[in-house]
Amino acid sequence: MSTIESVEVLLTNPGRNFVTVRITTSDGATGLGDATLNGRELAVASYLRDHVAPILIGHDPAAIEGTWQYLYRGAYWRRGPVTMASIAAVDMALWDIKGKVAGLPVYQLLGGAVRRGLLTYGHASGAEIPQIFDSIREHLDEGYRAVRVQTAVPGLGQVYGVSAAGASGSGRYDYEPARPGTRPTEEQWDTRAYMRHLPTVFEAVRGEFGPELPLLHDGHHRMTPNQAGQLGRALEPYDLFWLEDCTPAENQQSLRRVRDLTSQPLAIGEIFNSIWDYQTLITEQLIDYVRSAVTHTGGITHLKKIMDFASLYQIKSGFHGPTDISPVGQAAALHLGLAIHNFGIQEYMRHSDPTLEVFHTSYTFADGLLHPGDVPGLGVEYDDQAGDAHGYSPAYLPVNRLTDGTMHDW
Ligand code: CS2
Ligand code: MG
Repeated sequence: MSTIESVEVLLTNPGRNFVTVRITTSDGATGLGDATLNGRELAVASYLRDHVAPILIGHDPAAIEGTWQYLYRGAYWRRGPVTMASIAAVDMALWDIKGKVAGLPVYQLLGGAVRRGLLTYGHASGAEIPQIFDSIREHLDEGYRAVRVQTAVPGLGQVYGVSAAGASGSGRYDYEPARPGTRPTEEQWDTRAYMRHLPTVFEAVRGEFGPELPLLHDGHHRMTPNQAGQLGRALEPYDLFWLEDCTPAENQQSLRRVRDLTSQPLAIGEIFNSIWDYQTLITEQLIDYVRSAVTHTGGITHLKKIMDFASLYQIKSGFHGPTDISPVGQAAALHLGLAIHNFGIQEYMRHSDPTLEVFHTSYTFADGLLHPGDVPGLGVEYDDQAGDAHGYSPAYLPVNRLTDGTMHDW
């Protein structure tokens, strides 16, 4: 029987930090998994190196469900972002190995393709309306068929998700929220100013681009349920594809209040890590889209269970895919998205060239659709030489304060 011979934890920073697991079997097969937890990378690396790698040596690499349960139940301490990102990385690596051994892409092991490709959205943003229009046009020119729209807010400084450089090329994703340094930077927030301004932006965007284009928006956990309901109602004339993270949703039942106030489709879950975080949201149909990443939610095995549960309630996927999900985590999301019936949309921001020199991908983006490719396994290879050239370097997500200094949700 083939056994797990080594579990390596690879840290690299080709512009931003990534934590990658590489499992090698006694037969020489290798598999990759993504464990990147933005701003807390070293905690996951230690969990994996110190507590997971030593206990996996000698295990059967083919036993994916059994290994998942061994790491989840065996730890006694369940859930949490560090544990679940660590389990996710092992899970992805084992699916990668299973695909390579079988000679099949992972989506085939999950039941095969349900569709030709995955509808994808990109991030348009700008300080003023003309820059937002340019940014949307640039995405449409690249083939995107859906766009998320984020805007600066008059009177506030740098706002999460808004490019300072406007639309043009390399500057588009310069707002990458984790900034290099040993302390988080500070941003300022005013929910009322934001709620007044946002509907005017969507009115302008709908006026310019017409009724067809799917438009999304991320509220980044900053509203109370009542505010979220009010904003959702104000945006209804502009027919959003979804309003994301309107509240932190730690109190799942509070979404009942949002639902009572607005019929706006809702997407939540990028900071969740377990099926239990969704229980009320799914069974009471309080959301429309599951925002989890494979990377932060226990891997393909666990996110597939969440999606099967969600399918009973007509809730679809909208997997998290910013650049802090590594190309390995992104590939895993694409294989899963291609194989589940209740796929909704996939987030996609192309990684930087230095990142793609470390991670050689085989997924494709054409005519607005992503496809994971047909290479056996997940279809991503790690270039050790390129990875070793960039060591870990501290970077933190910003913190957010109200104008009087009170810490606010970010
Ligand atoms: C965002 C992310 O993609 C999104 O919807 O909310 O950019 C998020 O801020 C980062 O992943 C945080 O690490
Ligand atoms: Mg988000």
